[in-house]
Amino acid sequence: MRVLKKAVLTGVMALAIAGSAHAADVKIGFVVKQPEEPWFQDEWKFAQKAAEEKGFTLVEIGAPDGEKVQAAIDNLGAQGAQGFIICVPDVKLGPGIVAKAAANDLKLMTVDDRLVGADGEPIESVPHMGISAVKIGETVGQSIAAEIEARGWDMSEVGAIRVSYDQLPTAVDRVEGAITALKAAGFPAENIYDAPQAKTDTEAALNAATTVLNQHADVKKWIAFGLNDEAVLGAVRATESVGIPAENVIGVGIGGAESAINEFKKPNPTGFYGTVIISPKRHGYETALNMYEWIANNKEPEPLILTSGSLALRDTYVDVRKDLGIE
Ligand code: FCA
Repeated sequence: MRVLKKAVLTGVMALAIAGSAHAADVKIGFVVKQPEEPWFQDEWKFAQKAAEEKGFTLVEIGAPDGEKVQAAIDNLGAQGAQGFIICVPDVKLGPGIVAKAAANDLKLMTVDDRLVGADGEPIESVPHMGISAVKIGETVGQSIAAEIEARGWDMSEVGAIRVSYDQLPTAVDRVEGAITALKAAGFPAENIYDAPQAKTDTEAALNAATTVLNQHADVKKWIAFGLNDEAVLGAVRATESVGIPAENVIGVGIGGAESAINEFKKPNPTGFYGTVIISPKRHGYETALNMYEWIANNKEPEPLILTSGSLALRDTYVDVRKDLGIE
């Protein structure tokens, strides 16, 4: 009996050691286009949680342009990684990234921004986790429309800043979703002005929105939407810089990371009225876990996962974040 027990125990231990040795051999890259953006820092944070839980190594790399992406993939290959997850600086780099990953024998998954091929269509062979962009955009539009009504504004006197980044399909889907909902609520299409940003950050959005505000100096009430919180914050900062009071501005972003939270924490409300909180936990933790399962257990990830969002305002964001498990 004792001998048997010992044999069983030894077997269990051997299995455990084999399992952990395997996990320790796994190295996964997590490459993001804008490491300074809180959303991406949160993704890394949650991916790191998966790494700690499973015992694999996570390599975080910031790659803001195509050249850095190429170097990052070669680097991961050279250090013996087996796969990586990436949010690319430009989705048109798709075919090159797929080829480089294959040349380095690396499994590839994308997050947030989906690669497109030479024909402009999504590269479906690369597993992807993104947000339900149209639906989330609609939530943005609906919440702005409801607040226009609550403030008793006459829609014909309101201008809309569409902070746009049209080279990115998910960005188009998000703002077009917002526009669909606004129009459905009766917002006049001719009052929507395009503010194309050169980069997806606050400064670029501020510059783009300022141009629109200067062109329509007669408009006194404004709404703003864009692909993320940074875009809307840029538009809100622009309204402040031309002296439009906060109560005349309704901006709703997408994200819900630190950029939005810092705004809600300000003692007085700003024109940044709300945000649709999306889940860095799913996008960071779950993608990393799925990649790990693919490498360690040959379990292929789902080809496409689209995550949802929840509207949060100044006085509800703490609870919404708690519900989403992203405290
Ligand atoms: C894109 C945006 C990010 C974030 C992410 C989910 O990559 O640039 O700000 O919204 O989608």
